[in-house]
Amino acid sequence: MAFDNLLIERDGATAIVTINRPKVLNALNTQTLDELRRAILDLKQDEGVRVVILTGAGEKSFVAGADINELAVQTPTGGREHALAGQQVLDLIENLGKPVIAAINGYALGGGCELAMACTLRIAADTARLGQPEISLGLIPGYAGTQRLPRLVGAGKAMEMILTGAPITADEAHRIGLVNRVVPAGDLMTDARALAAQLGKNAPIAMRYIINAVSKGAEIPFADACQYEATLFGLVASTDDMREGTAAFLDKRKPEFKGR
Ligand code: CO8
Repeated sequence: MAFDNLLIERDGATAIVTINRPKVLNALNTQTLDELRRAILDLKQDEGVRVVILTGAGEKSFVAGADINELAVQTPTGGREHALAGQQVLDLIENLGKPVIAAINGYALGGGCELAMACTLRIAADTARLGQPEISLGLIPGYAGTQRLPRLVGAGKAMEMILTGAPITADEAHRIGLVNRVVPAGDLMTDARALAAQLGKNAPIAMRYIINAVSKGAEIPFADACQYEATLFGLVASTDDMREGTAAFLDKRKPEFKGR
């Protein structure tokens, strides 16, 4: 599949998706969001892909937000449609059923921070800056930032970030739980690839259920979420990979998971 604004690379069972508009710090215009939607759907179908890394081209920026050229001319109904379309792409990422690692190589602002939050895990370069600066444009977040940020860092810190619009450092993002780890900028992709390779050895169906249980479970009452977890546990108990994983432990050997 050919894209104007994305680069797709394969490294074993890892697919690396790079948002490639470095002249505008990888800002998300309509075309890029649409390409991202198509790429994610494609990766979902591809059984050879077990983990995805999402990053931005260049050294300066992951994604510096929605494209402000488009925001400047949006209409009220168009704005709502654009927000919903972006939210759907981010939902696809969150529910891909395979871990998506955001390798945050610089600015992750506005829609860029929202994109990173839709990923399963986040690794930040020590040079990265994260924030929701929409307020400085007379806007509010539109790709579910008002919802995912408080779920990740708590309502108080989310309110502060969204109301002030001030970006935070990678270290601060790590301290408040917005990113999983911070690494020297030069090590970012090596670290992300190593984590992806580690996850890529896991049983794919079990990973899919874990992502699903954590993300859906947060939206429903605790008792219902526990029932849901138990149902998924029953389903995973029917897989060849469960038999392989438990047998490998008892045989004192490494398991080989096939996704069956
Ligand atoms: N959109 C379009 N172009 C951008 C964007 C952007 N978000 N960010 C940077 N650029 C462009 C600049 O205009 C500049 O272009 P040019 O070279 O032609 O002048 C180029 O990228 C380089 O940027 P700067 O010269 O500004 O680089 P600096 O190092 O001086 O500053 C910053 C870097 C701090 C990241 C600065 O570029 C900046 O503040 N960018 C905007 C960040 C921002 O406000 N992002 C939030 C946008 S709103 C949003 O994301 C809402 C999401 C939900 C939308 C839902 C409905 C669609």
